[in-house]
Amino acid sequence: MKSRAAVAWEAGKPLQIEEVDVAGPKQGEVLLRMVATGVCHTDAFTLSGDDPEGIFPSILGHEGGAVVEEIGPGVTTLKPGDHVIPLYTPECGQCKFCKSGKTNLCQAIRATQGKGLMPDGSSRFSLNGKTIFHYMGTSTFSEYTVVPEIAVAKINKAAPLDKVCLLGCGVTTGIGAVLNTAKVEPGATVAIFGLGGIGLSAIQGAVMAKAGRIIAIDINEDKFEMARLLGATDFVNPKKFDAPIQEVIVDMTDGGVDYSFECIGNVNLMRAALECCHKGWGESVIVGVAGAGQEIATRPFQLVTGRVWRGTAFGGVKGRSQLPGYVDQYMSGDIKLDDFVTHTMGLEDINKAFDLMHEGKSIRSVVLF
Ligand code: NAD
Ligand code: AHE
Ligand code: ZN
Ligand code: ZN
Repeated sequence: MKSRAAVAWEAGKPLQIEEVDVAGPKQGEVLLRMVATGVCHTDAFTLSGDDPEGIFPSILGHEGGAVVEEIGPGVTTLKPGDHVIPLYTPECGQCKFCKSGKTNLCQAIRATQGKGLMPDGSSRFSLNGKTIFHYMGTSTFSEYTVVPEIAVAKINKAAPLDKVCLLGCGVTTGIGAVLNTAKVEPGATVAIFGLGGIGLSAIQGAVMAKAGRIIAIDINEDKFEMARLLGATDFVNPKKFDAPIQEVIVDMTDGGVDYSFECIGNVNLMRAALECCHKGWGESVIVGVAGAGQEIATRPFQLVTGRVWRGTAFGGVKGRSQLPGYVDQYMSGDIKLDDFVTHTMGLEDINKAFDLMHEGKSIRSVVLF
């Protein structure tokens, strides 16, 4: 079938709207009709050329809300008409990782997914006979996309797909980083570096965890108002201080924070986020994604003296079994999404979403199909 899609032809170039060919779902796959998709910083990261796994031409996008259009042979848990969120972290329930009880990082299809291919090693997208690659197993910047059954969370049909699409990445990641990865406890002091869709969601998670103090850090002070509305208690612009930001936070907090979250993708701030943690117990979670070749550094003494470095993907959430519950929490008012959608646009204007992100003007742009 034909599908309107935003194609990333090469790194660093705007996406181009094309009418691509989409092959039908094969064994264990489903065809989805996208209703809405958020644009996450990771899409911009891959488009920039910094992602070692970036492949071109490809169809980016991984924060979708969709309806099942058609199911392939062998699919048993989904049917046409189901409302779903595609999962870049699938959940097969069978692999060593799924069974470990220790991680959400299902590896059943990770190898092919990283090569821009479906599990059988081929792509469902093409244009004039030329292969277009998938992205993160989801490719939500297309009206129609094909995904494996294990990479689909079936959700409440009453939920608005143009809002709950944000649970496909950003909001779930931020909340999950706090609740699942760090397991912040009531009364804790928390520092959040970067107040985009992820960092603001981490603030939301910190409020859910009943953190006592939530320090919001960003160089764009326009982000502070929403951080305050969500429940942040302190606001810090590192540009306003001569001292390294970790020293500033340590001085503000009687020796450092209990938990910090790096939600930017900057290795220098990953170091600062670790080093602003309290001696003996402070834990720092890396959420931001850094480019090819970049590495983190700190004095080992920081760890010897009890600070802990962790990382998280998709907030540690298992998509098929746990994401529907996040949707229900939105429906019951316990998770906020509406205010995160600062801009909406048609697919033809998707490049505007990237411009708004780079200009620091949006939290999330949502593309409506
Ligand atoms: P975003 O662009 O919306 O927000 C980033 C924020 O960081 C902005 O508010 C910006 O002003 C701020 N910032 C930039 N440089 C800064 C600096 N030097 N000091 C302080 N603040 C600074 O991005 P996002 O969509 O919220 O994504 C944030 C990061 O999280 C990205 O690296 C993204 O790739 C990553 N991410 C990771 C996961 C995961 O599963 N680990 C999931 C989603 C996104
Ligand atoms: N491909 C990159 C890493 C990108 C990355 O870390 N992706 C996160 C999700 S970001 C969502 O916005 C993730 O899930 N990572 C775990 C995984 O298996 O990809 C690289 O550096 O190669
Ligand atoms: Zn994302
Ligand atoms: Zn698995």
